[in-house]
Amino acid sequence: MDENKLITFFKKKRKDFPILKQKVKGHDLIYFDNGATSQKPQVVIDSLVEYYTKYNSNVHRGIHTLSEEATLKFEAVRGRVAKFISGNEDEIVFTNGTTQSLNFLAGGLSHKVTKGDEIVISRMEHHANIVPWQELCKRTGAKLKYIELTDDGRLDLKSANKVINDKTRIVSIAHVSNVLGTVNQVKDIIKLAKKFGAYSILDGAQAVPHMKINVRDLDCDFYVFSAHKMYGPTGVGVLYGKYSSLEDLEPVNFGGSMIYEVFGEESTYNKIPFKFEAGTPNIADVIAFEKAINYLEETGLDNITKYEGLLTKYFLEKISQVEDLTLYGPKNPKDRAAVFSFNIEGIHSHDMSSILDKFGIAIRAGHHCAMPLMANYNVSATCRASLGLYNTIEEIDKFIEVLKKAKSIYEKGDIF
Ligand code: 7TS
Repeated sequence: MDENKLITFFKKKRKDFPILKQKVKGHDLIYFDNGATSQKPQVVIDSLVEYYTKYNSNVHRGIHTLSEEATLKFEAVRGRVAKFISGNEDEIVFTNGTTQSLNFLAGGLSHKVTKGDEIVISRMEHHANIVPWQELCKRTGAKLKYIELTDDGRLDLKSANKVINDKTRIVSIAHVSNVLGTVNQVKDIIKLAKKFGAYSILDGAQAVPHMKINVRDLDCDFYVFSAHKMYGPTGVGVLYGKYSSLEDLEPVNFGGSMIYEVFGEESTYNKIPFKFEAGTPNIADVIAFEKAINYLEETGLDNITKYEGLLTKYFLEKISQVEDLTLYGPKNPKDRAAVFSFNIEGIHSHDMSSILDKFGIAIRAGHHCAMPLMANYNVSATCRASLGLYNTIEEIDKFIEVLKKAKSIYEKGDIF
């Protein structure tokens, strides 16, 4: 598709998302907070309603019509997710989100880590990819090491070469930064981890909505992500693991469904991946997740990457015209996804968010669950605009218009 066709194609996508039809503070809603969570197309909402109106029942247990239908539909999604990221069905574990997936990994690999070992993450990680490792280090006596960043917010490969060594047991890195938008050179990092026999984990929460993921090609041990950031429902996450790596993982949640047999004093566990899924799963949302995957694939991941790349280029050009503005992260659009963190001198990010909200524009302000990254830049907070497939060039124009007059609005005290 050429550029004009692409723009027309994506402009039509907006109508698939009912929430975007509303006005906020008298303006058409401009939703630039997709990094926090994306909006849901009607097909996803319909799927949730259909489940509860037609076949709500528990999975993997009932020998009755409704339960069989729910189980069939639920299990079909496992295969769908596997195909979506080029893994196998038995390599997909459903969790409630990226955070839980990472906690399962930190807890489930703890028996592979001892005192003196090292876990490597980077300076741009989300707290979900920091705190579980800190806990693991506390319990085992291992050390947490950081890959530092270049000035323009990319992983410094020199630093990576230094901190990944024969003491390293686990390397866990964001595929795309939720703050800087950096698309990380993850293949280089995975190769380094392999060289020293360490497990490689990619936090794909911010990558999966923007680009085609092929876990075979990436060749990582584990890849984790959340449905709610990819136009799917909340409360569903994925922990992909190479089958041989899942064999090394121990379950951290125990109870029903994850067992094979339970005796008075001990139990045996179900096969992979079921032994990692204790209790009743989030059935309705997993089933609706399939509709989100279908939506992404019908739209075309390559089209999405291309269109968002175009928005990124435009956004970077326009925002460079705003006075007293600092933009964090890579300057080259090729190195980033459509996530932009910035500050305007003299205006706190919370106030900036309130000013934009007056015009119906939703962004996120604060530390974005990445406090070590904020410390790296010597700031306590930033504004963040994160775009998705339904955002447009016209929305960027409106956003930039407000940024240009933000100082005068702020000085007049006309925020709320
Ligand atoms: N990893 C990254 C890179 C993220 O961006 C997020 C959520 C998580 C992990 C955690 O995902 P969850 O679905 O378990 O919550 N990021 C954000 C954000 O940037 N703003 O709100 C949530």
